[in-house]
Amino acid sequence: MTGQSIDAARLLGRIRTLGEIGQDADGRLIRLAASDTEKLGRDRFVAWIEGAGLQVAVDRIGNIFGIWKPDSVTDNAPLMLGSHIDTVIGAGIYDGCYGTLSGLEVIETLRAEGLTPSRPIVVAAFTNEEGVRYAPDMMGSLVYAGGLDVDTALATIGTDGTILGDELERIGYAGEHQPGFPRPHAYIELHIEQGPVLEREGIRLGAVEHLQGISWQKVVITGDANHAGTTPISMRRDAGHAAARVVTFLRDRAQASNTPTVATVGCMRFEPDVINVIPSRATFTVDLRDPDEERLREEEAALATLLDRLSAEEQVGVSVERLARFEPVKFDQNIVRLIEEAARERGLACRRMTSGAGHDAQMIARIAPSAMIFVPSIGGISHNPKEYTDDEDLVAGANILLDVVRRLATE
Ligand code: HGY
Ligand code: MN
Ligand code: MN
Ligand code: MN
Repeated sequence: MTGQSIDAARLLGRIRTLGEIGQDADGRLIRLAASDTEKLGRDRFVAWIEGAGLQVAVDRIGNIFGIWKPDSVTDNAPLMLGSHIDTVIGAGIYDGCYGTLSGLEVIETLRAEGLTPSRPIVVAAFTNEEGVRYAPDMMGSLVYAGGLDVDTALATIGTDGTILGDELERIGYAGEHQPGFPRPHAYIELHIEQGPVLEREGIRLGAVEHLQGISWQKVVITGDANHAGTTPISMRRDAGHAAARVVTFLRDRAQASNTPTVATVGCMRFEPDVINVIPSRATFTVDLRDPDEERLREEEAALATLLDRLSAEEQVGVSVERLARFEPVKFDQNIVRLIEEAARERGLACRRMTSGAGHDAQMIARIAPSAMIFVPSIGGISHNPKEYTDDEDLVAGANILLDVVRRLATE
């Protein structure tokens, strides 16, 4: 399966160039979906696609496609590669960008090799994979896969009060193609692992066959503002205390379970947020994940039961808004086997694994055979400026993607 290799200097150079776009005054990387900094990242990516001689297409939710459709094509359903280029706040330079830029690199290498693929090969940068500004996450690929109506998605109001559709118009990425264009024959996403498994086991590659379920909820607890000094504990309706009980309950429950369940309260805001006033309102998010759908439902039910109890015990009001809910996904075993075969042929240790993070592949798997390739994250760190993967692992992963695509493109 192996042939030439990718142009390592070109790929690594682009990852670093894109990684510098969107740094704020403190040097933090922030390219939130449809923001001005993300526009700069999008423009850069489109310039590289055009420079590679590919056709550029943008759909109504702002997904960007670089399309290689040579005359040799006999079947219009493309092989699709890709990921995302939006980031969290204080991001690393590899999450999403590595897979997107490697997809472009693979197409450029195969064109230079003179490959005559039987189908088009497309690289995609999906809109709003991170879901930080607009929920749910993986939004662009979810719309593309038909899991969310495009007009509903475009009407989404962000954490900053903006409307996604307006922002895509404003940055010039409200495309004209209906979502689902072009529908893929297969999808492969190369990504950093963002976790500790590969590094801990000293294994170079992950053939990802499974991706865990995700449940995102926003909870608002309402109590009474009151004087911090004069109000006896027994008379308090303390939204802050009730919220804190949720945080420790979720953590203790996940810690005590000998399952892969994880629970995170990533956002928390008190009002009036004043040192000597008992919080009248606590707004926070809950991110629950589990590879097993039944257990994930049990976690959600346990949270709902706790919130009912808190409402009675703390005399507070509780409201819950669902922000995202994705069931666990199994990826395509044939593609997983091709990834393992390509690794063997290049003499690289590879293991099958489950993804802890959500990815666009989770959405595309709804409409096409999909799988992922992971490379190690140093220290398992991600969603953090310290996110790092060795260059040789980045190049090795891109070469495996190249070999698998070459095989699938000539079937
Ligand atoms: O939340 C996730 O796992 C993804 O990075 N959006
Ligand atoms: Mn990602
Ligand atoms: Mn991410
Ligand atoms: Mn992700």
